[in-house]
Amino acid sequence: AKELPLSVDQIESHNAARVEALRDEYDSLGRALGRRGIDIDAVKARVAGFSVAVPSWGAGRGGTRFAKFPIAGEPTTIHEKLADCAVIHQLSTVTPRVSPHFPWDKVRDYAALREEAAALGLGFDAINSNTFQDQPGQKLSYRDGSLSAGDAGVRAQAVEHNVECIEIGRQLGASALTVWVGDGTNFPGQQDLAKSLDRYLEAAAQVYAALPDDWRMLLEHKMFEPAFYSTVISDWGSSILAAQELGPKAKCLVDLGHHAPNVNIEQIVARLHRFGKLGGFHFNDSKYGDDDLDSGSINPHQLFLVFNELIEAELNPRDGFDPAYMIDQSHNVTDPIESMISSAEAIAGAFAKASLVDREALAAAQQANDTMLAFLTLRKAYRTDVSPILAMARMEAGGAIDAVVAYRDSGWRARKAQERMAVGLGAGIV
Ligand code: LRH
Ligand code: MN
Ligand code: MN
Repeated sequence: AKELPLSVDQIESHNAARVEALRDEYDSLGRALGRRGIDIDAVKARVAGFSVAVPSWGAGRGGTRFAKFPIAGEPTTIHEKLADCAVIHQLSTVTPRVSPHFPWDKVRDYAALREEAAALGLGFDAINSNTFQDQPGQKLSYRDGSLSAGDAGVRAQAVEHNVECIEIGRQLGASALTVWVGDGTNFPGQQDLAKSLDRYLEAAAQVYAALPDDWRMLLEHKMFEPAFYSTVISDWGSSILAAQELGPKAKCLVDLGHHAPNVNIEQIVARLHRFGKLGGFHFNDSKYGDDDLDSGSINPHQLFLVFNELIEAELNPRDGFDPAYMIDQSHNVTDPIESMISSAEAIAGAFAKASLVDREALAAAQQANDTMLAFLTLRKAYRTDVSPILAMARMEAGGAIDAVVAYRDSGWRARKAQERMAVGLGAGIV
């Protein structure tokens, strides 16, 4: 039986007070879209079928390398994190899966964890491995690299951890492993740039060999940080070359914050798709680097253009197009539940807007080299306020019309502040 975290009655009365205004806005938008030849109910149905996973690590407050400022009632165990993720999904209705990170989310009994999540209405998405930190009791250090380390013992340990993540993922019902390694250097000459990639490829092939048939291995590239001179899998070029060498189950994962400034990410999306290697996303936003800010808070237009390419990809599928969508954010100054509710809406909104693009008009304008008309075709979709569609889809799925307001009214965080152990005082593995 499902044990949803928030009172259904409370959400219903929240909606009852707002549904009349929503219907009015929805009908008005429906008429406007109808004049453009778009059926609003069809768009709503598409939105209802859209989902994005939330990261277990995003449920806790993030921080910087300078400081972290916890909030009262913040989750510290995977169990508490799952409960918060269930709140996000119950209100937003677009985040039915959680992407876990190991060993951060380590427990003794994964079958029980899967059941616990299912009871909350949640499943598990891609498993994230972690060979970028040392853990207490770990035999060898990742200080000088993991899958690409010069030391064969360290590489073997990193492979073993990834294989264990696959095993955990099987028990959780996941079917993808996301591998991001921070391996790289801080000084010219520190490592042989060619050989470190060779070592990575050889070790990654051992992880790949352990993948079940229906699994995918998602290679996540990142330009820099923690390494500040060179990184082994630094860009989409290194990523796609590695994925091509590993085999068909290896795909590339695009984290929106992991590129050089001003890089045309939507074009990267189109390129990766062209070669059947677009495997997944980590959604966030950034101003300077891997800032992990809330999706769509800095550059919502880029998010829209990324989804525009994703819809082009969906319409022109190649090699099992089925990208894993995940949020990857660090909530340093907000309540993570509020951030993820609002980010999930921004992501679903970008998807909805991109779905409104008149593809025929766009293709015709492109064919005629009518630059302005092509641009305005995109602009028209981008300018459309799709929030009544999102809210209606949410309400119909049992969520809240104004999800952040409903969350605040629920008193969830204040209740948890009474029940939960303060950050830093929690138990280890539970
Ligand atoms: C690396 C990264 C990667 C990690 C996560 C915590 O910057 O984006 O996805 O797993 O952050
Ligand atoms: Mn990421
Ligand atoms: Mn990152």
